[in-house]
Parts: sequence; C-alpha cells; structure tokens
Amino acid sequence: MSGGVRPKPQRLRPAVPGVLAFGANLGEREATLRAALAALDSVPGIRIDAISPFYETPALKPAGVDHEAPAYLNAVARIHTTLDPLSLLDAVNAVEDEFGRVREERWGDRTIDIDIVDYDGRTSSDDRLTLPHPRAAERGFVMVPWLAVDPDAVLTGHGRVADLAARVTDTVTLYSGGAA
Ligand code: PH2
Ligand code: MG
Ligand code: MG
Repeated sequence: MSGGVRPKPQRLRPAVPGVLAFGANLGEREATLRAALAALDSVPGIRIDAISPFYETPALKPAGVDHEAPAYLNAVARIHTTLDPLSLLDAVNAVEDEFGRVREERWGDRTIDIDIVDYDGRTSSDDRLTLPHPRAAERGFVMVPWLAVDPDAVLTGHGRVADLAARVTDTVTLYSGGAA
C-alpha cells in the first residue's frame, strides 16, 4: 500500500481499573490463589497491578461465622482491563473452573472464588453481574485487603474503604505464610 498510513477509527477500548477479591478454603489454598492470580494476569486484556497480602479468615456462611468449616485465605488484586464487565466475568469464571470450583451449596466450601468487587467505579444490576459487589462493604475479608493495596480506595455507593474497613466486625488475620 502506498500513500502512508490512513488513520482508522479507534476501536480499542481503554484500560479501566478494577478490583478483584479472591477466596479459597479447600485444598492448597495459598498455591491455588497464586496460580489463579497468575492465570488471570496471563489473560489478554487483564493486567494485575497489585496483590494484597493474604489474610486468614473464618468461613462466613448464610447462618453466620462457621468455625467448624475450613478457614479461608482471602486476598484482593487491583487490575487494569480492556475487557468489558461481562467478558471480565467470563475470564474470572474460566479461571475458577480451571481450579476446580464446584457450584453447589450457596457460600459452600470452595477451592477458589473470584469476585469482581469494582469495575471502574460503575454500578450495574445485570442478571449475571451486580456492581459493585453487593456484600463487599460489610466484609472485612474484602475491605481489609483492599485497603492494604489502595489506602485511598472508594467503594461506589458506600464511601471510603478506610472507613468501611474500620467498621467491619469479622476477624481478618494476616497470613504469615503468604506475603504476596
Ligand atoms: N466467601 C463467601 C462466603 N463466605 N467467608 C470467608 N471467610 N471468605 C470468603 O471469601 C467467603 C466467605 C462467598 O463468596
Ligand atoms: Mg464470593
Ligand atoms: Mg463468587
């Protein structure tokens, strides 16, 4: 082709920031979290910017905290993505499937759970994806790791993560085996 480069309409989406929460309470929890983080980082259109420390947290079940159930390791990652929200959800679900997630009991024990907590500060009540994550604000196992990777974070509709983290009541203990 001669005549140089003709500008094309720009179709690339800009990368937007997002926040993902990770939890695991079955199997080799730390190894699974690390492998899932690496798998997501290798997805085209997803880049992991920061990973929180890992925290050990008692299992929260629909009836309350269950100290008989295996404890969770929880972490939060800050990402940038060029994927739209539902494509990001597809990628997250594919990684959950890859690491043996079974979907039976609600809030049942699991090898891996990955939730989209925030996508570019947006709200959505799509059938498949509620944004921001509807229960994140009350969960220490999400607010505390998020605060650790972003002291200035704001949860859309709820306010500063620093304030939310100060208010949560569930126990969140730094996991010494797992500095990320
Ligand atoms: N996730 C749940 C239900 N309960 N409890 C802890 N400690 N950590 C979790 O990530 C978690 C939970 C549903 O996604
Ligand atoms: Mg979850
Ligand atoms: Mg989930």
